[in-house]
Amino acid sequence: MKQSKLFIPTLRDVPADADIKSHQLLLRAGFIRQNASGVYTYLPLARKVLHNIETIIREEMDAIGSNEVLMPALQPAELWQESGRWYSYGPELMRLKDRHDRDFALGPTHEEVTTSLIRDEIKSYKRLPVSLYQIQTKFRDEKRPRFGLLRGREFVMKDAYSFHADKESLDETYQDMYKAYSNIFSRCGLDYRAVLADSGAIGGKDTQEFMVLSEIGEDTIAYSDSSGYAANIEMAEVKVEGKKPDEAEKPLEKVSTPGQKTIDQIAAFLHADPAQCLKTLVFKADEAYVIVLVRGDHEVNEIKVKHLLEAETIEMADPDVIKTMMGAETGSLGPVGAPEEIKILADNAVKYVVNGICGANETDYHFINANPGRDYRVDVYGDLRNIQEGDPSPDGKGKIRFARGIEVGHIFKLGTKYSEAMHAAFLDENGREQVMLMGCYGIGVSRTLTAICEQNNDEKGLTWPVNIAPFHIHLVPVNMKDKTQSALAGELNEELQKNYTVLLDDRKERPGVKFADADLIGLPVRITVGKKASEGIVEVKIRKTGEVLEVSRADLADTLARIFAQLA
Ligand code: 9G3
Repeated sequence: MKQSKLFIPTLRDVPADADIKSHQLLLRAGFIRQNASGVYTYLPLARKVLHNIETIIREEMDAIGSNEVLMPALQPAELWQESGRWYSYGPELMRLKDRHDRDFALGPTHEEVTTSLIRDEIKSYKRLPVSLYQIQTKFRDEKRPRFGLLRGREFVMKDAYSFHADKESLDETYQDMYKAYSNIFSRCGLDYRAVLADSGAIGGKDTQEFMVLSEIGEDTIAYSDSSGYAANIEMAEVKVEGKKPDEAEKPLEKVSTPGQKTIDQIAAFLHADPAQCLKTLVFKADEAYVIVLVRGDHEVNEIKVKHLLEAETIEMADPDVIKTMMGAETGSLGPVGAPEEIKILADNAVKYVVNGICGANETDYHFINANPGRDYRVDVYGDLRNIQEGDPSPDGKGKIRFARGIEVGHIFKLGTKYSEAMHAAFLDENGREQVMLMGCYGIGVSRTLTAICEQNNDEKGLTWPVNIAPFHIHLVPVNMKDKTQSALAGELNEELQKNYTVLLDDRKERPGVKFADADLIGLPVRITVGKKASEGIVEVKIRKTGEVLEVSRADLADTLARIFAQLA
């Protein structure tokens, strides 16, 4: 391909509003341009990378017998009303009306569409299991789109759905998907981990996320330093056996703590340890308010609170609701004397806080020597805090360490959440009607592209893995006006096309510009045709390592074969 014909608008400077490396580089190297917040155009080089990722995905999905389909982005509201999600999702679900004033959703995912398709077509266990997948644009009106393609409002997803007569069949497909995902992310050259995850609003319990390790990842992974245990912090269990200190309970006492709000301020002011303090938080779970207590040195885990309450939604209570309900603002809240009608949950560690410190539900006052049972009630104890680095790993092997990750894949055993709601049933071998079991499996394709950039770049630009790169070789004649150089470059371009994809930089640009653009775009191998063209010698540079070789034309084919074998 001739670079003079390709639309690659590279930029010299770092764009202002791009604050992660991959976003900066994809803009500077002329891969993407923003149309609106969270909405992008994929320019020719990015389109080629997306195509390469999609090809790997198709090969692995087809290999496990999943059928590729293409479902509509325009989804009738009736389907979402049947599943109930038309009412439970908020502004994130993009809705529109057609010319007849009928309601539609722009598809953020396709559980409803696939379930309605399968329930109309499959009635007998003989036709199960069936697995469908698509690679398609999704729409989610994110509150804060950011980091370029990492969190967009329109993005490319591979989403697959499987339907089963029994659990064994679902387990089998789930395992097939797990292996296929492992192959896909390995072939994309990614350093990733599969972690236990929370199934979120869509239900089901067994679920794993595929996380690309990256400092800018939005998720925290808790992993064991001595075993394969790894989980999203949202669901990592805390298995710490607390013990009651042998300290005698002292009389409850109200003390003045003017202006002291945070745990650290209060602990310092009262010369106590944060672990001696109680954090009192008020949540709204579905329509009910609850008080949640965790130890001062711990963080509450909202997902665990939601699961303990079996609530659909959970959020922090509004400050004015808290003020009305508790008689004070956050920073002065406590369980002592809390309104009787409010359920009080506490993390297991609170059980062992003897003579604790908590807000007095009166601004600028706290209690000391507050003891559970004597001074305040706890309706339910549970695992309600985030696991911390150094905690024992839930599998009993080693200690927990943290890493940050970008979620690029998520596989779920859905169960009957959608098939029940939408009556996707079949007659089993005894002629009895059963509800189908479902699995669903997603890969963020455009997010995978950006995760690959995050893990493959250096100070000069992108450094694409071979399987993904828009082209294998950047063929750069230093001076197109030099007959020998342009002739040799032309011949090599012909020859190399047999085994590689080649981008020929035939532009009439200064060598410095060509080399800077080549480093920025980041193709795996650059072949420079320069002064030594007359001796039939070219320069081969491996982008990832910076290694440069002078190679005769006669040795070029073998040298390239060796290099690409090493890079694969
Ligand atoms: C919505 C909106 C946003 C959403 C969803 C629904 C995430 C939603 C979860 C999934 C689960 C799986 C199939 C492929 C793999 C992931 N954000 N999820 O269901 F209406 Cl606005 O999408 N779906």
